[in-house]
Parts: sequence; structure tokens; C-alpha cells
Amino acid sequence: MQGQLDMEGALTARDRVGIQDFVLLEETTEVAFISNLKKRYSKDLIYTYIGTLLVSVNPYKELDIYNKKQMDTYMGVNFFELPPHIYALADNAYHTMLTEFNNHFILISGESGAGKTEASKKILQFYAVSCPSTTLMSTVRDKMLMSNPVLEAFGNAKTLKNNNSSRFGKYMDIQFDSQGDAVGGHILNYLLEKSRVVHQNHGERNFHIFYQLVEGASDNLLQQLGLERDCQHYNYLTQGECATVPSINDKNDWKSVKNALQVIEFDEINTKYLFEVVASVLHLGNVQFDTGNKDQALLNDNTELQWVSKLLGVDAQSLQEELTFRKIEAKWEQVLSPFTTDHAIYARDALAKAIYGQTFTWLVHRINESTENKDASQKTVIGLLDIYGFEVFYVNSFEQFCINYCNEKLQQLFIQLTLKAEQEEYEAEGIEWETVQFFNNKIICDLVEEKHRGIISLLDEECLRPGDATDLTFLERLEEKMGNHPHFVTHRLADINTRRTLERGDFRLLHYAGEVTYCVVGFLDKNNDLLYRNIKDLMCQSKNAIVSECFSNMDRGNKRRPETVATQFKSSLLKLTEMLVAKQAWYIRCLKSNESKQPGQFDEALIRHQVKYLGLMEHLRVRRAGFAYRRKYEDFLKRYKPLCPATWPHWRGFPSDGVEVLVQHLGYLPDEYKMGRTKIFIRHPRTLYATEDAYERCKHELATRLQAKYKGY
Ligand code: AD9
Ligand code: MG
Repeated sequence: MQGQLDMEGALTARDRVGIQDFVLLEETTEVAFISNLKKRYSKDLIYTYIGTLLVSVNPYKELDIYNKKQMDTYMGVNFFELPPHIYALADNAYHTMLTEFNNHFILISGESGAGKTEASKKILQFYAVSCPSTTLMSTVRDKMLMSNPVLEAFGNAKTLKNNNSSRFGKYMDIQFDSQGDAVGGHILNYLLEKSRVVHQNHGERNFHIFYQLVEGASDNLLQQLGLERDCQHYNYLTQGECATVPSINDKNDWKSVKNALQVIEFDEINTKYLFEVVASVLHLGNVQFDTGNKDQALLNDNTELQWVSKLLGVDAQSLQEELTFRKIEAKWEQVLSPFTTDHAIYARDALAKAIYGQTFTWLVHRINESTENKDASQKTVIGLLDIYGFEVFYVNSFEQFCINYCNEKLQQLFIQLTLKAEQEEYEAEGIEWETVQFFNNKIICDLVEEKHRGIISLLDEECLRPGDATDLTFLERLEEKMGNHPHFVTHRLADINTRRTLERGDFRLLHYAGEVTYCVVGFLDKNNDLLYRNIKDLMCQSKNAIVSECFSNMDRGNKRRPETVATQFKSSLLKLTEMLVAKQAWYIRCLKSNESKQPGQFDEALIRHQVKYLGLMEHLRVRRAGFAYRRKYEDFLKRYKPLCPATWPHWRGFPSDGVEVLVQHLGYLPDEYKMGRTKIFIRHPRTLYATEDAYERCKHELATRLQAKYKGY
């Protein structure tokens, strides 16, 4: 049996390259686990399995393992026959989908910079290259592949953690027909970090597209957009003081984005509108108000505003009014009341964020229009989930709160689908085994999202409370209601002996992945995300088709008071998890090898921390204590009954008895399997693969015999 031989071959080579499946590790200690990862990492072997879960360690260098030859090698091969690879997981999900005709998803998790986005791109490329295709479908595939550079340009940015950090969540369904052809794709996007458009922390950048446009566009285009070829000229690009980054080539990336836009069939006019939006945001950032008179906002100079009005196709006079005056509807007339300078800056930034955020969603819709397969015939999907990873900065705000909450939800989903489910199943099936203790982060999810009592509910209440609600009153409410929660620490209750002191205005959450101190400044505003009514109306009249379409849509949905940002995010995550639990899950756990983004550096302490909070040891113990594979008696018998004369062609007794006869015939040893109430449990995948190989041989023999028989006629 090829599979078994290779596996043993790999075992003898373990001193050289470590163990390729942690399930086979002699000791299940954390020290042994990390030393195995380290040994493999030093040989550029970044992938290791825990059963069917893939652990990946970021190499921070290009490895020659993602070429067409490698793809071919991994196609249609049993999981454990070759060294661990992301292609093996992708291929297995694909083949299971085809044989069982069900939906799958691949959950890619890990902290910021661990390699999630790279992993999701590798999987998409694998499907695009290795699945069968017709000419028609290959254009859909190209579009799906090319949606990546476009969405990354608009939705990724350099942060302190990652030079290409995803600032939005992405779930992509790849649709397959019953022959296994990739026939379409559909993307769902989650909460873009819009605040980055108007503000970046030191050492961080705005979204890539702004720099790409300024650096890469032709002189002619820049002239049409009224832009200068100098990022330093734009307030929205310079706050982080790192407009240029050595590892990022904005000029080249601009070419890729332009090319990608063509592949996804953006016509000239839409492309023009799109760049006009991007340019208008840059001009908006340069609209300055006279600081001499703080009580009444006055424009310093209206050249920039003229450009905004030209690019967005709105009347300049009206735009100026909307940015500097509030219109109050009195009985018979409209009264104009001037904004303070701070108010005007707020209105300007709110407009920039709204235009950009809406355009991003529009972009995702456009991409979906060109890649989605609306043919109603039955299709199955493999979903790829690539969301912003857990992050902790020196100052953490509302955005980190949402991102880290999202990571808590995904960890909860992982626990539900693996550790908890696995243990419950053993119990239900009456299989004897030892309980594995694990930290269940449900308590933190509840702390954030529970109805009426969670942090989001309290934040919403403060946002809706008329009068004197501020970020600090929100904090007071939190302290009052959450003060005793084991995962919540306030300024008043922080234990200065054991924890860093908290500033007034901070609260701390003890997340599954570590503690994070959040500064409440801006929580209310960002959660409300209000845009002045009149500015919205003005944008609806825009001659830029993207802007008018987006703002008209936005308006239609908002007859009542719009839901707050955190509540919308919470509902979208709830919907996502509901959709995912109905699918078969595959997991990739990405680990960040070091904080300085250097190749070859394996920071043991950093890895140990991630191994701990991702629950990898618990996962391994459950896998080890348990069984790698299980199947309902009926299904097992239906597939493998040709392998035993007593069960072929029919077994007349109980399916469980038939399975017992069958596995005895196949020579399973007593330690290799257990009989549950409704399912057979197989300890090692290799046992199953041996059976699967025998099945394939038997099928082949049967077919040859049949052919010979018909030839004889
Ligand atoms: V975030 O949560 O979006 O901030 P990710 O997505 O987890 O984060 P990403 O995939 O963007 O991280 O990886 C960060 C960087 O690590 C990449 O830009 C690459 O430079 C590097 N990387 C990650 N995976 C690989 C790999 N398989 N091969 C080579 C890699 N380099
Ligand atoms: Mg990413």
C-alpha cells in the first residue's frame, strides 16, 4: 500500500524533517510540539498536520512550492501520502465535495500577519489552475483571481503588524458544478476599517490604492484628476509618516490593478468614475478651514473644494454650504447655522469615509456581478474565509474592538465545530475516552454581544441616549455593569501589582488571544457613523454614477434610524456563522514566526503563545485520544461492501454487524477501530486509506472484468 509505505518512510526520516502529522508525535507536550515545528521550519517545511487540520508557519520568504508541478502532484492524492501542503487540504476538500456532493468551507485563522490572505490566495490559485475547465469558465476563473489585486488595493493597507494587512473581512464562495468545474464565485465583505481613510497611526499607511494612483498613474490621468505626483502633498496620506515602504512597489502594483480591472470587465467609464472617487477623497483631505475663527468654519481656499465638486459632479456652492453650515428647517424657511471649524472637519472626514466605504461595497457588488454564476442548476461551493486577524497595538480603538470580537467569534466557531462537537459525539456514541480540558471563549463572546447586557448593547444605548452621552459616560456604564466580569478590567479595578495600570478612558478585555487595552475615545462617533442628511442628499445628485448609485441605495435602506456599526457587524457575523455551520469545515491555523517580518526567524516565545491560545495542544489531544475518522455504518457498508464476499452484493442483517464482518475480513486490529452506536470510528487515517486503496483496486478489477465480458459478445 503506497500510502502506508510513504507514511513509514516519513517516520524514519523524522529526525531530519520532524513529524509531518502531530498525531504521530511520541509525546504530546508543548515542548515536543514546538520543537517539531521549529525543526520543520528550519528546513522550510512550513506545513504540518494535526489530523486533517493544517498548521502553517509564515516563512516570510518566497518558497518554490506553489508551482504547477506541485499542484499536479497533489491532485487526487490521499491526504497523508505526500508531505503536508495547503494544496493537499484544498484537494481533499474538493474531492470530498465531489463524492459527497455537499458544501464546504475553509476557515483560515491566525493573528495579523500570520499568513491568512496568502493562504487563501494559494487555495484559489490551486482551484483555478487544477480544476477542469471550459473556455467559458476560464474567463470566470480569471475574473475570480483578478478580483484579488483589486480588493487588496482598496481594502488592504500597511499596518505596524503587516505591510499588506486586510482591513476588511472577506468570505468567498467558489461555486462548482456537478462535474467539478469551477463555474463562479461570490464574495461577502465585512466591515471595512473606514477610519483609516482620514487617519493613520504612526508607521501605518492609508489604503494602497491612494499611493498606487499617485505614484503609478500617467501624467495625463493625474492632470485630469487634479493630482500631483507627490504623496507628501496629501494630508490623508502622510499622517503615518511612511508614504513609501521599501517592500511595496506602488508603481508596479498600479499596473497590476489596472490590468485586473480590465479582466473583471470594468469599462472605461466606470474605471474613470472609480478613480475620480479616489482622487476626490485626496482632495477632500486637503480642504482646510481657517483656524483664525474657530466658531465659524471658513474655507481657507476653495481650489481643492472645486476639484472635489468637479470629480464628484456636484455643485461647488452647495458642497461648500454642506461642509460649513447646518441647515435647520424652520416653519416657512431654511435657516443656515454655521459650523464650528471642528464640526466642519468632522463633516469633511465623514464624507470622505462614506464615499470610500460605499465605493468599496459597490466594487464588491460589481465583482460579484461579473463572477457569480446565476445558473439555477445544482451547485456546490467551497467557501474561503479570510478575515482580519487578532491585533493589539499601543493604542487600540473601536476598530480593534470589532476586529478582535470577530476573532473571538471565529475561535468560538472552531471550538464548537471541533473540540466540543468531537467530545459530544464520543459521548453520544458511547465511545470511551478521556475528557480534554479546554478554554471555552464563549464567556468573552457573551461579554461583548449579549442582548441588553453586552458591551455592544451598552454602547448602542449610549449612542441613542439623547443629551449628554459621551465616550466617558459609556465607559462609566461599562464599569458599572461589567465591573465584576472576569474578562473585563477597568481603570478603577485594575490590579496595579499584576497588570499595567490603565489610563482614565481605557478599559481592558482579556481576550482568548491575550489582553487588549481599548481607549474609548471615538467609540460613540464611530459606532453612530452619522453623515449629515443634506450631504447625503447632495451626493445622491452626483454626476459620478458610482457615488449617486451608492448614496441612493444607502438612503433607501435607512428609512428608520440606521442600525449602529457594531450591531450591523454583530448581525453579519451571526449570519456568517449560521451559514458556515451548515457546511463541512476544514481548518488552517496560521502562525506568525516573528514580529520583525524576517525570514528564517522562529521566535519560540511568540509561537508558544499562539499555539496556546489557538488551542492547538487541546486539538491534538482530542485527535489523539480520539479517532481520525468516523462514518455511519450504512455509509461505510454501502461503499466498502464489495471488499468482502459476506457483504457483497447485499448484507441482510443490521448494518453494524455487516461492518464488523467487513472489517474483520479486512484484517483491522482491535486497537485500530471502535464501534459506536451509529458509526464506526477509525483511529488512524492510514487504516482508512488502505481500505480506500483496496476499494479502488476492486472497482478497477470489476470494471476490467465487465469490459472483458462485453468484448466477448
Ligand atoms: V492580516 O490579519 O490581514 O493583517 P494575514 O492575512 O494573516 O494578516 P498575510 O497573508 O497578509 O497575513 O501575510 C503577511 C505577509 O507574510 C505577506 O505579505 C508575505 O510577505 C508573508 N507570507 C505569508 N504567508 C506566506 C507564504 N506562504 N509564503 C511566503 C508569506 N510569504
Ligand atoms: Mg490578511
